Amino acid sequence: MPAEWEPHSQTWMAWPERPDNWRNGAKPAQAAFSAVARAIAEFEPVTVCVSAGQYDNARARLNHGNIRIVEMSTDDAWVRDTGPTFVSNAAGEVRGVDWTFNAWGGFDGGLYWPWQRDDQVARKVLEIEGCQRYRTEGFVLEGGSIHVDGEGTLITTEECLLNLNRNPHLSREQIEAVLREHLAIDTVIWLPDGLFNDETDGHVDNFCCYVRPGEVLLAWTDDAGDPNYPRCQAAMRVLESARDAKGRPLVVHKMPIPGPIHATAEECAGVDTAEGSQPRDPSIRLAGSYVNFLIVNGGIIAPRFDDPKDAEAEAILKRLFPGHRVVLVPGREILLGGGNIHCITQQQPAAQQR
Ligand code: KQY
Repeated sequence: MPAEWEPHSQTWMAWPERPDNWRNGAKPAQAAFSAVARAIAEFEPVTVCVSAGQYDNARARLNHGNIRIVEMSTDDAWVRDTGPTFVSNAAGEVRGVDWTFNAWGGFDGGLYWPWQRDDQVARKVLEIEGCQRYRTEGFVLEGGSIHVDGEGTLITTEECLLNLNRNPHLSREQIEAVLREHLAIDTVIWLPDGLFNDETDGHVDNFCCYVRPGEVLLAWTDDAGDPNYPRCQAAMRVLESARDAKGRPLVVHKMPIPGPIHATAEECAGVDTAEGSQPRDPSIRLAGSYVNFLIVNGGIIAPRFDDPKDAEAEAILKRLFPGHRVVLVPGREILLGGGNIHCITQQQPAAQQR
């Protein structure tokens, strides 16, 4: 699995529309997704998967020469988790892993039902691209639950991958074996938890990511009263003692956590109620994180929250990615739906000899 900073041929997205996840008929979310797509399209091509019913609307809102639209049925719009994880071989051939998807936990804490259209997204994307596919039938995983350095190391969380609502029939060692086999990695670094209240059961992409081999960026708080405090401390302990696949210790950079951010009563009232869908309430702290950004060809597309920490987050990203142009895009609306920019995007590596 190439690292995210390696050259892309394009980025994939899917169009939001389900009213029990996105408020006000998903119109504010569609504006937010469009802004993300346009920001990425300044750096590389974007393909957006759109239902037949939303085709005209999406076409009109995504009027950018670098944005392609393909018609596709989905259950929601989190292509990081429903799309393929692209891999490449030494000759530069790009293929995709098609993980089984169960909506972040199936009938044990999953976020909606049915989810079979989302489970078909990876296959459809790979067929459109003419890429060979490795299906992991019965092995559940979402792309947002892993990050790699492209040199044999993978970071994940126990909270998610060892959760009994994903692969209860497999041990940690057996899960590692599947990851090694499909992603050609040698070392797995297990953080105990992800961010507090992350409805994905602690996806690592909302908490900690690689910025280059040997260096990670970790969401951080020094406030001992913040429920994220013990999570950050525990992750730091693991990262400080870890060695990557090349035997290197890790440099850990810290990224402040915005907020605490809560949805307003008005925002919650705009979300349809449906059996099995996530309840929305202003009392629930949202899992806002600046770590949930996407690396594109020459750019960083990161969320801003109109929070006092936005400027510091931007400065940190500029310092860590001096060769990239950092673009902050409004992230609140995407956060209201349960994730952020990394969760709604999936990079496709360029075919190049490695
Ligand atoms: O953050 C993600 N990777 C997905 C979040 C799904 C939220 C559904 N409400």
